[in-house]
Amino acid sequence: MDRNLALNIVRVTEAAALSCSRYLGRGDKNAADQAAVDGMRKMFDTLNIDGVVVIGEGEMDEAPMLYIGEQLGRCINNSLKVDVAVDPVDGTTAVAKGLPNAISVVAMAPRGCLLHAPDMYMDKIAVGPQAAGKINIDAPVEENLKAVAQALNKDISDLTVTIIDRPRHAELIEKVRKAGARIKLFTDGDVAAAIATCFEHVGVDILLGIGGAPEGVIAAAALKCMGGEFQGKLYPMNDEERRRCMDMGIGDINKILTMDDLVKGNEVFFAATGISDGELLKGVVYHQNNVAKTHSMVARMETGTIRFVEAIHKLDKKPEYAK
Ligand code: VTB
Ligand code: MG
Ligand code: MG
Repeated sequence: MDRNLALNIVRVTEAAALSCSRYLGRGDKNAADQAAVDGMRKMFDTLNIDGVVVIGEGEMDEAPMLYIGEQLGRCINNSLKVDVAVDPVDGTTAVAKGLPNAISVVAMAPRGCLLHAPDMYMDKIAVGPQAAGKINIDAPVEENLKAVAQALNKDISDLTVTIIDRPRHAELIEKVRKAGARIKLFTDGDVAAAIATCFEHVGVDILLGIGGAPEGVIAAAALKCMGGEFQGKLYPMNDEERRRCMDMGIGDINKILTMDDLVKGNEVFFAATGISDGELLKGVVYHQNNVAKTHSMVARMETGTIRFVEAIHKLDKKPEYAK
């Protein structure tokens, strides 16, 4: 895939973040989401790709845009055929309340390479490059913590586990406490939390817990680019969801989904832009004279290059993102 796609997909997440960030703290998560979807969709049409949404806003009849199966890009003769996974806002509640960790994300890979994960829960474990190869989602929590601590040359008591703050994680939290590790809970956005494990300065070593399966595919794409490791297991809550797993060929719901199951091959791109402030990416900041600043990252698996892109947007010249 053309390496310049990297800059183009940052444009896409920037557009979503700039459109959405107007809604920070306004208490309206649907409006925030809609704005991000609109901004993202428009920018996609400027790219020379023949894209299909495999992870998106839902099925065609429930989402007007960025629905699963939707064609994206200019789709001309020589356009690259790609799978696209989007989450225009991961953390709509966080945007509505002005809480941290909301980002806009896109992953892209050659056609057929991204798993069409159903919209249900997924149990997840994620670590950064130094602990890659040392984890096993089926192992007891304590064992994973021990292995990660050893890989990082730390004591378990110096390890920080990040977990989404939900009642369903009470038992998991108890186990981590018993093992002696520190815990950082977050309210929303486990894609950003998974990515954070790959950057030592952020100070989280491992992500554990149950979040969305679509977000799992996106996080796997990101961690594949960054040399970390992600494992997931679909977590159906009822018969209907179990049937959906069967339909997609995952009859054994206990199957561990590795990064290669979730994202095939080594031609993967990933981009994210902060909407609200996160530990890795700052949110959109509005400066004087009608200027907005965005903070993004973009990674390409083939070369392992990770770029942090701080962009200054003159909103006088981009009326679509003005007030
Ligand atoms: C998960 C997580 C997302 O929402 O989907 C979560 O993957 C929803 O969890 O990153 P609940 O059903 O418990 O609310 C996010 O945190 C944000 O979309
Ligand atoms: Mg979303
Ligand atoms: Mg989401």
